[in-house]
Amino acid sequence: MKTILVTGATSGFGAAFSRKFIRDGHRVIATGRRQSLLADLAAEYGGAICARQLDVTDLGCVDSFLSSLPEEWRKIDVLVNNAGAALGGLEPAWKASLIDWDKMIATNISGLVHLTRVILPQMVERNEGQIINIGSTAGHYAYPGAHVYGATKAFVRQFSLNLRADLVGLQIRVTDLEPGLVSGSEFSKVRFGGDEEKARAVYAGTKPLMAEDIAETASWLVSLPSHININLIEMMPTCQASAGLAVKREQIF
Ligand code: NDP
Ligand code: 8X3
Repeated sequence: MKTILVTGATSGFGAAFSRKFIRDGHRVIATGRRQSLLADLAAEYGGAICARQLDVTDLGCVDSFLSSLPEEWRKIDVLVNNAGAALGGLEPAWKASLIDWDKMIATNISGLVHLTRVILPQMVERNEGQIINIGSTAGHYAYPGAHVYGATKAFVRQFSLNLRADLVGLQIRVTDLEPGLVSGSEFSKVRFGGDEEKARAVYAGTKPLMAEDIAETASWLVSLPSHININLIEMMPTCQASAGLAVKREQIF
């Protein structure tokens, strides 16, 4: 049984990760900002869950998070850096809100980096552990309106690879798990500021991946023997593919 710390466990991937890890026989420290949803998870799984409110942009709380846990939950075997968001719809960069940009950087980059820095030393000391960072295909493939969101996920990819560079020879694994189009989460609702119709339109006429598919993959990563490091996983539904560069043509007729 492993102790797995999941950020952003109150919805979407994080909730699916928590449920799957517990079904696999592990125990989960489930974190997020929405206390009532954490309480629901705790009620569902009892002793297999330690539910703690944590806003990853509150760097003071992140830095003291480990010491705030009950003693018997402080040895973390797996850290899943999942909390994240795209904000501001798909407005072009010149119309985007700087407040949204700063929030994405604070959540998707600074929160992830600080929590990693808090958890990593104990893993190095024990020479065992695993970090699964949730990146995105948006970190690799550009699309209109992705600007800072995509750039934060590019950071997640390179940070993950660079961590392994420091950890080479140690039994501490790091994976950047990069999904593409995924439904079954609040991602698009959050991106479009609560507009359900715009959020639904993202998945209209598609068969997207579901949060449970990402959880299945994370569960596989955790189950692998400790000498195997999967550096990067890029997952898309079959209805999605990288479709080349955009060309803007002048009106020729
Ligand atoms: P959700 O919006 O459903 O989940 C996001 C989670 O992050 C929530 O639990 C939310 O909890 C938490 N969160 C947001 N901000 C903070 C914060 N400041 N501190 C702590 N927790 C926070 O979306 P997904 O499940 O889809 O997204 C999970 C991850 O997957 C994100 O990093 C996203 O970028 C990435 N991703 C999503 C894809 C998709 O298509 N859905 C594809 C590729 C990657 P709370 O509000 O309670 O804090
Ligand atoms: C979420 C996938 O394509 O909306 O990271 O950016 S996408």
